[in-house]
Amino acid sequence: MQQRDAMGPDSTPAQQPPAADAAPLVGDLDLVIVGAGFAGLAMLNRARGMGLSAIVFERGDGVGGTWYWNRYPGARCDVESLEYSYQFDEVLQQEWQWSERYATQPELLRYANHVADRFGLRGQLRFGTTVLAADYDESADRWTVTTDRGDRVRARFLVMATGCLSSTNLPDFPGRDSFAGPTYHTGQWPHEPVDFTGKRVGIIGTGSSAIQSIPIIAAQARSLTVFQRTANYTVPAYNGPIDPDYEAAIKADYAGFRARNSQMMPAYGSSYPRRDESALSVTDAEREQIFEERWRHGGLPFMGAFNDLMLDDRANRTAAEFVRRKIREQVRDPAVADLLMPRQTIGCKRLCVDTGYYETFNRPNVTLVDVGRAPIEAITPTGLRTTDADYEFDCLVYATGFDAMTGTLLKIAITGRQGQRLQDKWHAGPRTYLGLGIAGFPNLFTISGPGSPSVLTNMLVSIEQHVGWIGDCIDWLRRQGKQRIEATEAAEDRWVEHVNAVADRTLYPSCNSWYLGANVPGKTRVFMPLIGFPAYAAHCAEVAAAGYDGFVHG
Ligand code: NA7
Repeated sequence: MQQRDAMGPDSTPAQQPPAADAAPLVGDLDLVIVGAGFAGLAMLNRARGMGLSAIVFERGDGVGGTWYWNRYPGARCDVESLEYSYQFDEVLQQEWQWSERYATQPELLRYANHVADRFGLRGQLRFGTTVLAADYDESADRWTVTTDRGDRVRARFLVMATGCLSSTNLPDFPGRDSFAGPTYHTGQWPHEPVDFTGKRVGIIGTGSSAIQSIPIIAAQARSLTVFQRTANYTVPAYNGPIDPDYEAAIKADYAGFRARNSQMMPAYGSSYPRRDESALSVTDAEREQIFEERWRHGGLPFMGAFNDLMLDDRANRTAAEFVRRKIREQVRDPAVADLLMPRQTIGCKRLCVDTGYYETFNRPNVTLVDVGRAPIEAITPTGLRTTDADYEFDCLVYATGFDAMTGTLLKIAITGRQGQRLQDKWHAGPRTYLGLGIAGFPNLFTISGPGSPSVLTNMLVSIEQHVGWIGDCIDWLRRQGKQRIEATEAAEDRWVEHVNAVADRTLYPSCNSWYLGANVPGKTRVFMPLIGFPAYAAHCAEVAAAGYDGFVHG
């Protein structure tokens, strides 16, 4: 790998991995990785361990991916720290000390940076670089990857570690750019602290990002107006410092803890697993007590109170009604409480985890506006207008989420065999085999791609499972002297059918979630993640053991 001036685009492949310097890169590598979040870092580390030459292109100016961009007040992981961390290195997982039960964004970012330094990854990270296109050259079995900095790198393999929540969704409201004050998106928050003291703030959205940030913004701002289209279910985090005895017990057998978690449907939560009992098989009093215990424990395990909450509508309604009772208890104004009460299936949109969300609506400086009933008509220079009224504020926060799972992949002009464009292939929704490979796109792998458990799991576990599988696959190809691997159309068709069939047996498709792409106007409605980590991981292992069944290679 050389600078462009020193070496033309058609020059001989270089053997050494490049230094991530400022001049455009041109050359030939084993592997290009797109994204330096947790997936990209793990993939690079694995590639280095295998002696592969590799580079990572990263749009941000640092590592961390989701945790690089989502710096909004209160940003915090909803999976416990001792689980939301890498397991590939025993010394790392023993030495790193998380301070809280749920890690904050700054702590997660420190962890990502620590990993980059500890494993000597920085030399192959090229920041501030957006990949524009990737084209597959069938005659050479190589990808050519081009970037907005003029890089033009050829590589045998291309790994898209682009993340599931990395393309923000900014609704195209009329007059959007006319607002005179500062605007922020939770998923692209400034690096400098934002001080809302004395300001009138408007926030659009009541998903996880809003639910985490609203209590903090409300405590700072002169006033906060929350524009809610759909009320969401949220469960208290009961966050706090990590219990040292709990940490010591986990670290005494971290491998065992990881192994137990990998047998959980969402790949987390073995210390408080799902109960294997129907919500409809117990008395009302027993059910109430079980929900209450889970509520007091806090966080996502609430949905593990019974084994049929996501399978049976009647069971689901018992959990939904429990949370609605909690809202009634916490919010003093009955009209506001009523508006905050979600009506959809609980768990169908990702359950939120909060600290003081519902109580925030008891503050005199917080107003809740129902833009489900009276939608936002336009952004104005001084605020926004709904079909009902005008609202004025000094700062506007968009907490409007992401074009999830496919947004970033489809922004890159990826062209596979015979000139087929990924944008065309996925026109009616994403199609993959195992969420890892795409028919027509040889030697391209997606980490936590659509069709894999990804966002329904502890992402770190899913990422490492994919990194392991991809690394093993590349190793296998090398040992076999093969240059190319590609999912077959037939395997892909069966897989897409399988992912849909699994989802259709549950209540997940019953609401307008981003799992379905339903939050982005015009996006095809397809349930993208696969439910259930253990069966999936076992299946991936079987595919590999069977000589990469469902793929052609040569
Ligand atoms: P989410 O969960 O997608 O939430 C986005 C919110 O923005 C949600 O309340 C949306 O309402 C609202 N929204 C989106 N577009 C509009 C328009 N046009 N008008 C009014 N309101 C709108 O994103 P988050 O960033 O909070 O969380 C994403 C994930 O990150 C989360 O699931 C966790 O896994 C972590 P809607 O519900 O669509 O009616």
